[in-house]
Amino acid sequence: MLKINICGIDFKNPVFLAAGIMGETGGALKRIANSGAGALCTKSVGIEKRIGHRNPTMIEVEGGFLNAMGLPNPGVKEYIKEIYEIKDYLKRNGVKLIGSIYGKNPQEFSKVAEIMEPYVDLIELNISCPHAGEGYGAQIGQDPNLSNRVVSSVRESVDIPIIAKLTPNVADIKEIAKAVVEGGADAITAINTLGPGMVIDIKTKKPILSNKFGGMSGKAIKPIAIRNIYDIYSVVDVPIIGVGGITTGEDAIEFMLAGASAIQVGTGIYYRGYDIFYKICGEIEEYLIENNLKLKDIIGRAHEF
Ligand code: RRO
Repeated sequence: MLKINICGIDFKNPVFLAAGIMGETGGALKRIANSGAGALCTKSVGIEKRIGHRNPTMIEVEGGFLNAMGLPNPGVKEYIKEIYEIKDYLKRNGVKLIGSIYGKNPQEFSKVAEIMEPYVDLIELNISCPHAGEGYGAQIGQDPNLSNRVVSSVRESVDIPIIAKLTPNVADIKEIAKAVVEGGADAITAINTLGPGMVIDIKTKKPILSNKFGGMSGKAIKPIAIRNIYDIYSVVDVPIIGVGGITTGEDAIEFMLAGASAIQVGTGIYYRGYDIFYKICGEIEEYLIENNLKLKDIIGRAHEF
């Protein structure tokens, strides 16, 4: 009942693991594969190893978390050993793998994508981390021209579907969505974390995160994500993967009504445990049965009003 096809790829359900959470190792990914997810997205990896920021890198706030992990990863050549280990297991269990990658220019994105391609089903381009630093992440995704060039460079380098993950921290998400689709993106993931924001400890009088500021995730950002998906759906025809504050099947349905064909869960794991994937699938099914609907009937439905 929840089977979907996005970019010519069959998924057993539309509830995916978001980039950055439980994607650091093959073992962690396998754990989420066993928790009912239809696809897993890896931690964002780049060409070189990065240690990331010093702790504290995460802080809980009302309605979610702020994080500034700082793109910690072992570099793509080391990382593919993690996914090589679980490739057959995922195949046997019908769980698809999305390789999240970052770079500082179109050439670097292409290089990482080429190394990643044989090990994953789709590639997600992280042009949206809000605190990635000079030349990375949102600094790319806030510039339609640069976003377009990153996507088209990767489009020329790999054959598998590519997804552009967008930042909500822009004046007009529609302009960025059109630019990445013109560049050859087969799908769009929206949104990455919001902000960045900051928390200051009033006892020490210091910012809590070692990076001082970080991206906001969790329940509080859901209305922002919904509006962004609604806007993206209104200007492009590619599938949208919605992410940002989803913890229940009701949240997932809301994203689909705005225009998402599938959704990703990250921070929600903290609120409902690893089996949040099974729980959300069950809740979506319940809604569809009660309302006598199919998944395809609800995607983008809010645009009719
Ligand atoms: O690693 C991070 O600090 C991070 C990344 Br790459 C991202 O895309 N979004 C985020 O909130 N944190």
